[in-house]
Amino acid sequence: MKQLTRSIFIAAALAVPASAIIAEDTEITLTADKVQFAYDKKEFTVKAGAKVKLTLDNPTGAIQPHNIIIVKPGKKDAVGMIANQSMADPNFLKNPVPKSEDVLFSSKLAQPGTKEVIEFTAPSEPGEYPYLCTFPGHWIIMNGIMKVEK
Ligand SMILES: [Cu+2]
Repeated sequence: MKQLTRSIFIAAALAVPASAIIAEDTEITLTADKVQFAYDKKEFTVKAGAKVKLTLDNPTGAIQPHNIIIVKPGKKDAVGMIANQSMADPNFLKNPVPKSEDVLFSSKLAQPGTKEVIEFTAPSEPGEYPYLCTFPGHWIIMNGIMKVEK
């Protein structure tokens, strides 16, 4: 506790922006449904600039592989359509991350009974950042919103 108090004091003394002080490590786990194309959370919230550790858990007994792709605000459909257009490409199906500058963060494909972990720094700009599974066809219903708050 002494250590923490001192850190806060030093940060204040150095005039570190408030956002740098409150940005805290965030751990989030999304579990895929075994049958439906769905994550168990339709939204989660992180602080702008926070370090985020995101785990995608595709449970044993699930019938489909899944991934998680976080995109720029308003770009869910654009990125999802690229995934659908690539569904005939066997290489794409091994790691279905659409090639698009709208993709901010992406996991590898989690086969049933496995987890994929990604670590990233949350955007500094508050907003609603969609996430989706880009295994072709899933994204239309397998998606959600990462809310970024100041
Ligand atoms: Cu999926």
